[in-house]
Amino acid sequence: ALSGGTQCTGGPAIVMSDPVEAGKKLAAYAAVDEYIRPDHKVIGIGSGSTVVYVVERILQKPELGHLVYIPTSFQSKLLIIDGGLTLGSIEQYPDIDVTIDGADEVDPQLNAIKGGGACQFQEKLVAEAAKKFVIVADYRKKSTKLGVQWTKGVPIEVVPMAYKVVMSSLQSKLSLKPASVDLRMAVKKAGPVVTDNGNFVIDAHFGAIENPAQLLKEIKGLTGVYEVGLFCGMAEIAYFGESDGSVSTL
Ligand code: ABF
Repeated sequence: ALSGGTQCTGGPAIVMSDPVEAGKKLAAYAAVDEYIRPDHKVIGIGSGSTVVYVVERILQKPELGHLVYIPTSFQSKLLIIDGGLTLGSIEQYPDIDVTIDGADEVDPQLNAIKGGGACQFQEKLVAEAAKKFVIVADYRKKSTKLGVQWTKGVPIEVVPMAYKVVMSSLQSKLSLKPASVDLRMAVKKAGPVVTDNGNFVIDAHFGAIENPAQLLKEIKGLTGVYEVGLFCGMAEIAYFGESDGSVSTL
């Protein structure tokens, strides 16, 4: 590692004074270098601040310039357009080679909480359509159990008119009782956060989640639930940029 910063093994030197930011970049660069190839056709682009470095790395590689890129949010669509990459839709390209996305928390079995940015539905759709789903994150996202590191709750996207019914169902119908459920509000409580699909988001606080797949199944079964920010058994690999400048994988 260079002094005062960090270095991505096998890639260009990454020097940043902020270890979290350096970690995001390390993970993103390593994932692009190892997973996106010029003979691929379609790549899914996730959302969030780590994915900014994914697109940055793609743009450094002219040999990836002819691929089609599928967004997972408005933010991700702008990243693709502003980078001058070819934007495709999931309707045109339902078969994706690789999707790379960030996460809020990842456990040792590669289950993840996603949706801190309220993009969980499109993120899950584009991950599911991919032959390989790759997670990129800084070291803070690695966890022994979901719900331990990420304390903002499991994001649950709901049809707006159903939000009160779903909040009540979450408290009465699940085998794991949430300590609290909150309708996610916009900054300064200007109103509820509205997703790219016109829905609301409920954050459900469960604490440590012993069985994420079971919880996902139960929440998805509630009427009014559109998608859940629990991604179970979907990722092939996760890259974590560590505070010492190395990259670890799960
Ligand atoms: C998306 O962005 C979300 O699913 C997740 O909530 C968030 C991670 O953001 P960041 O990379 O900024 O930590 O991947």
